[in-house]
Amino acid sequence: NHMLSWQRTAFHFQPKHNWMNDPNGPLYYKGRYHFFYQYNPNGAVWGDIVWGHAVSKDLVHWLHLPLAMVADEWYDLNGVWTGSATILPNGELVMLYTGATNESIQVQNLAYPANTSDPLLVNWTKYSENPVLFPPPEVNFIDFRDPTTAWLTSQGKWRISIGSKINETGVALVYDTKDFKTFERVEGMLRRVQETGMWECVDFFPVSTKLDNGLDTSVNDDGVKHVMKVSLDEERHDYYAIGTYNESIADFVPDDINKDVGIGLRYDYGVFYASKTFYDQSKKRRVLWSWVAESDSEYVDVEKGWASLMGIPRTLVLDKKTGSNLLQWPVKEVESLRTKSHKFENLQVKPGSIVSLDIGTATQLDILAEFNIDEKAINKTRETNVEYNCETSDGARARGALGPFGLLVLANDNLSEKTPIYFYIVKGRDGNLKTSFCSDQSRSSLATDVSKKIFGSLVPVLQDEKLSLRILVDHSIIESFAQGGRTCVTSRVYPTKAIYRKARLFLFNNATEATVYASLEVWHMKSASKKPFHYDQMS
Ligand code: DQQ
Repeated sequence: NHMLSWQRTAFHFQPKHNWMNDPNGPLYYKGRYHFFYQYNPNGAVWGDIVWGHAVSKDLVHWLHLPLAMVADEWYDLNGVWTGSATILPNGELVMLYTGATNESIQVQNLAYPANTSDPLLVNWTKYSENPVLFPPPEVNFIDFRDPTTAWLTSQGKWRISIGSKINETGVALVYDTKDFKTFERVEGMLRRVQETGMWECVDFFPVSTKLDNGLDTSVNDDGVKHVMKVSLDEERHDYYAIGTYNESIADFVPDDINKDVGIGLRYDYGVFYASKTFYDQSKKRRVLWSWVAESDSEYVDVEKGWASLMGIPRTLVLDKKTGSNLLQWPVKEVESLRTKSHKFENLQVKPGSIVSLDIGTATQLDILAEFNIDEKAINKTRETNVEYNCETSDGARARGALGPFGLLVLANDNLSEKTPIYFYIVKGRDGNLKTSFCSDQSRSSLATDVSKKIFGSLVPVLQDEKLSLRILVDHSIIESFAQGGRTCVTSRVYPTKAIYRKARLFLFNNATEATVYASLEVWHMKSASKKPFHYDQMS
């Protein structure tokens, strides 16, 4: 339906047609990034799930390949569900994935490339003795899915984790294997947290406490912390915790028990689910992929014939300054799409005002911005113990002394549609400033059948740091990163007026006291969707 074609993105990963969900088995092999994903070849809603497949040399330009695996065995007849890749020291690849059997039992299966000399890895072979793992007796047979990438133990075995739940306690089971064919259960759990429900898509990996590069999943020495991430089925959010992994008892303990797995930090406070990292051995970085669902109605998805995007892959490192959160940043390669840029230095934005940024069409942008706040206003603002919460606030229309201020993205000239991405500062009783970073969809669209939530969370701002943000705008998705990626918010928006050449960008300041000064660089982004070649020409 061409009427809705403005919702398609220019530089985000999305198949031409139909439904997509979780990222699966991302990896780098023989000069190419491979990306698999949960896919319904028959429609724009979840169902008939198989593995879609694409390759890229830069994580930006993708070549779509034939389906990698379809539901053709009793052990995956009801779906080829989520799984992860492991690269063995000899360069061999193995894939573990969940199959929903002919009786809808969740089992784990092994697959590998049919032809390892094919750099496109087009054909996949399922192991003849599948399944390799059945649900253990203490969990329900429909609560046992999404095997992680394997990591090596000091005994030279491979270890994986699989998410589940026991009553309402989310748990991560652990198994060891030598060959990915036979597995032994490791006693206990990697982690369990009460009242968090089913843990989907567990991810577990080390981050360096000293270096800026990423680490192979098996690295485990005194220069690392471990990160555990779970996707909460009931809440539909991805939570992580930073902590210590004790290999001998296969146990993960978070640094801060109040920020345990599933109750503390989130990768993203917007639409972002079932994410998965992989170690990119070519650039020595850990890269995070995530499913970004639609937030319009299913009816419209069917009408337009497609649903879901993948977020721009993000590099992930430990924030060495705080030590207590990760930093997420769009992979460097995305900057190759930047074209013409507009720079603005120290623009004054007074309380209650809006400043138009004269950049022309604003549907495909990469924005970097920094804000200075008038010191006098900060000093005279009174202290309060009232906390600010993006999600329960009135969004960008509610005025405080020191916020909200930021950008109006995908706005039209008369501002009947706009998505404010903003900071909001409160001075606490101890005199310290607390900064929230939010994305307000409440007036993003004149359409009525789309989500209009307000997303966001607190963002740590250290002494002498300026407030900074980055925003990627791509037609119907806005990905926002505050303070170098400490707090991230992804929004799906469906403007009806602020589209094509009618889309604009503004600065706004709805604070009552503080004048802010903004410096920005805004790049227009090229489209990545034009394929330089077709699969047929390559094979
Ligand atoms: N999606 C897959 C499951 C996984 C869920 C099925 C998470 O394997 O638990 O499509 O979105």
